[in-house]
Amino acid sequence: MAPILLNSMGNEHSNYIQQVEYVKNPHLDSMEEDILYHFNLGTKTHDLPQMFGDVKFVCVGGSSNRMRSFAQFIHEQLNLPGNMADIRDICEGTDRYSMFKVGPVLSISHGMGVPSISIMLHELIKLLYHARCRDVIIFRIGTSGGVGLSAGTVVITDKAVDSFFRPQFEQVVLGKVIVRSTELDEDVAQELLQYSSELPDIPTVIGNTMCTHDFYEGQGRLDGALCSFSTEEKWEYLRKASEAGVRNIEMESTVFAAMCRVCNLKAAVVCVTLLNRFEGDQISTPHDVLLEYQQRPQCLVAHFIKKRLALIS
Ligand code: R2B
Ligand code: URA
Repeated sequence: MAPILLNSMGNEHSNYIQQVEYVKNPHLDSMEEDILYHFNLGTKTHDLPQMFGDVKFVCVGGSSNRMRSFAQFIHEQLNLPGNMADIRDICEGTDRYSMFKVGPVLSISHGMGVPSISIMLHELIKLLYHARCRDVIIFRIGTSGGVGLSAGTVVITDKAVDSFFRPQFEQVVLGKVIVRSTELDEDVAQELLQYSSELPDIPTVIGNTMCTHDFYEGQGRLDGALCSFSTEEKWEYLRKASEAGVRNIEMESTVFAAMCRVCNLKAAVVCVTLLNRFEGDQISTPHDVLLEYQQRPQCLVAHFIKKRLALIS
C-alpha cells in the first residue's frame, strides 16, 4: 500500500513516510464493498469513518456482558456525557459478537478460543482500516488459570506461547502451516505494569501466557469428560510450563498477538487468574469473588486509558 507524502509543515525537504495501515491484504483494494458479516456492518451500508474514525483504544474480552459493563465503566471513568444505560450494542443485528463505543474506546466481545477471536479480529482490523483509524492500542482483557500464582493476580503478558511453550502461532493456510510471531508491544506492557502499582489491591505480574486450544485436556486438567494422561504427567507438564516462564493459561492470546503484530496494531494482554493450577483444576471461587477478580484487568486498562488521555496525572 502506497507511501504517502507528509509535508504538512511546508518543509523544503519533504519526508516520505510509510503510512501505517492495519490490513495486510492486497485484494481488499479491488473490492467494491466489504461486508463485515459477523458485526452486521458494511462499507456501503454504514459510514464507518463517521462511526469509528475517532477510536484510539480497543478492548476485547470473551463475554458480551463483561464487555458491556466495561463500556459502562469507561463511560463513568472518562466522565462522558449522556446516560450509560443508553450505550447500545452496535452489533445487535447479530448475536455473534457485541460491540460498544464510548468516546474513543471500543469494547468488543470475542467468544472463547482461537477460531472465535480470529474471526472477530479479521473484521475488527478491517473496520479500523475502513474507518481510517490511526494510533490505536488494543487490549485483550480476560480470565486465565494461574501457574503458581494465587487467584486474583493480574498477569500482563510478556510473551504469548503455544502449548509447546513457543512464542509463535501456527495457522493452516491452503493446506500449509504458516508460523507467525506472537511478540506483543513491550512498551505498553511496561507502562501497564507501572500503572498497576498506582492501583491499590491489584497484585500484578508480568510473565508468559500459554494459549491452548482446549480448556480441559489441553490445559492439563484431570476433570474433563476425557483424560488421556496420568496425574504425574499433568504435574510434569505444569512444572515444565512454569520453568518456561508461563504464569497463566488461557485460550486466545497467541492468535491475538500474531494478528495484531502483522497488522501493526500495538497490543497487550491483561488477564486475571481465577485459580492456581498448582492447587487444582476446578474453579470453586465464590461467584461474587470471581466478579471482583474479573474487574481487575478492566480497572488497570481503564487507568492506562485515562493516563494516556491525560485525564489524571
Ligand atoms: C479464558 O477463559 C475462557 C475459558 O473459560 C477462555 O476464553 C479463556 O481464554
Ligand atoms: N480460563 C482458562 O482458559 N483457563 C483457566 O484455568 C481459567 C480461565
